[in-house]
Amino acid sequence: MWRAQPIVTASSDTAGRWRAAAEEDEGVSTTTVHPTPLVPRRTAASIGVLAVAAALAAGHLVAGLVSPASSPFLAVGNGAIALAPQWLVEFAKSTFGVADKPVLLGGMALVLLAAAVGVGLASRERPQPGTRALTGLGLLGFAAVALSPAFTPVDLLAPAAAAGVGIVVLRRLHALALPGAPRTGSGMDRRTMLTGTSALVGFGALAAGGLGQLLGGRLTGSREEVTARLRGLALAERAPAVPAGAAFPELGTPTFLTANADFYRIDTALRIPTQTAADWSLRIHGMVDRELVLTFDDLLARPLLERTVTMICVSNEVGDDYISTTNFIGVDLREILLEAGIAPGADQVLSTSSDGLWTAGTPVDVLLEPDRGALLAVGMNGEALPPEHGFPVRMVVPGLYGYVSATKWVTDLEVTTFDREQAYWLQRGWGRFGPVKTQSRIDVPRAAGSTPAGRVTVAGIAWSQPIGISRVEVRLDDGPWTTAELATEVGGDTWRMWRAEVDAAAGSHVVTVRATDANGVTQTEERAPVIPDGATGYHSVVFSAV
Ligand SMILES: Nc1nc2c(c(=O)[nH]1)N[C@H]1C(S)=C(S)[C@@H](COP(=O)(O)O)O[C@H]1N2
Ligand SMILES: [Mo]
Repeated sequence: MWRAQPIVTASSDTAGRWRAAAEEDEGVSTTTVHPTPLVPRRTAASIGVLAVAAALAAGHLVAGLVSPASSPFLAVGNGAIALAPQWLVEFAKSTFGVADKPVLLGGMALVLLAAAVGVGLASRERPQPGTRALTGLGLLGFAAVALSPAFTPVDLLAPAAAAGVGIVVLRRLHALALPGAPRTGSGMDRRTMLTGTSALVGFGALAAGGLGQLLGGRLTGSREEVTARLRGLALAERAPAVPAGAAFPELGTPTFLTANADFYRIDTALRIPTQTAADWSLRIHGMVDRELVLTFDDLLARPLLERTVTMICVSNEVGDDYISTTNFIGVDLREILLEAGIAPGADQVLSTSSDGLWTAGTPVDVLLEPDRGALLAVGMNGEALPPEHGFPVRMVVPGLYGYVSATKWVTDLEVTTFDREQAYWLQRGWGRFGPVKTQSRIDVPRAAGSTPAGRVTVAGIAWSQPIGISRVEVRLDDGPWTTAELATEVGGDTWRMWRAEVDAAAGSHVVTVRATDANGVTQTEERAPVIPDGATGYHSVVFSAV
């Protein structure tokens, strides 16, 4: 509004004062009368720095309160790492080693400082360029959190607070610093006002940033903190997005990925171990060349791999639902075993949970298969493992039932032999080997359900880890087998949805399914109980057409 006044009405005296103010700290002496009031250069630079500092501090504080990983400062840092050329990242790692993170944050602070000075200098006349830059920072923050796999809407609060506070600070200080601005209501000298407000903003930013840091890290090793760290880390291998048409939830199959809260749970734990990630360590010992002890930080320093895996319990009866699929995030277990060096003769890795109450025995040769994809998992669907699914670390071996492979809360891996030691369920009569058997299940029509007579949609799931499914067939009553339509394949280690249509006249019917694996081997019709190593047989559903 001040600018809106016709410049020509300003007395040369006033204009002279603007000029003097604009150049007072630059030691430039000139008689040129500047037509537009400008904030002096140094003042403008410090306003830019204060506004950006206030923005980042406000964002950091809000993030610390609601969702530490949504801090714009961290978002910028992670963005910088993601965008940095590989040679620079390697250079930083080899030059600074473990100090690469602080060095990175420091470097980033310098770049931000320069940018903030630029913002200030661009806003000498009007605050708009700075306002735009801060809005841009907020939008970048939005993009950074929105692209994170574990995005929740509260993550938008921190970047919004950052942009909002930054803009308010910039406009307020700009108004105070602009030469010739009207006197403040308090009657206080404008310069004193500017200095006071600047000091307040500076201290406020320091306090808010520090408080945000404290709050965000208050529960070191907590699930929240681990989730935040996982979201901040670049994954070396990302699970491809689930393709459209990989599941038919609209027909009644499960969604392709199981929500963490819906993931089936099986364990013998009366109390879930509550060890934090900070307290966690894994000992790898026994028949190894060198014993290893890994901390949680050691794990996170390794390449993080995200893999879509279907997990199944050996106790899954034909047609049952102890089966779920998730994007596990973890590190390569095979590489860790190779680093420890497996001694000749060892055929079992005995894994133990942190409470010492449960063990699983996994064949060494399966764990060492290069394509098996065995993981020490730290995350599920973009979050830290839920407590009931093994927080902070569990084992995952695609293609093996959970009881021989998927130790939750794992803290000990002993390389040994099956002759020497027997795992928990082995001692109770279950089988030594637990490869997942090829199976299929009908989800619709529901057992004992009724559906209109005529064309009836049949749909469900089939699995044959690790090679995958090549064919699913359904049969109505004693009719011929007809080939079902397979959903888009995600991988051999996951379930495959299918659907078919059958003609059902009014009355009671039985529909049956069978699956064939990628090698052309059809699942056996022979019924076997779950004990000792998994059920077999075709799944049938009785329904009535009305
Ligand atoms: N510590 C521990 N880990 C365990 C078990 C257990 O009882 N204790 N059960 C196993 C079994 S039988 C299965 S099927 C899977 C189930 O994992 P989930 O509960 O995450 O689905 O975990 C495995 N890991
Ligand atoms: Mo299981």
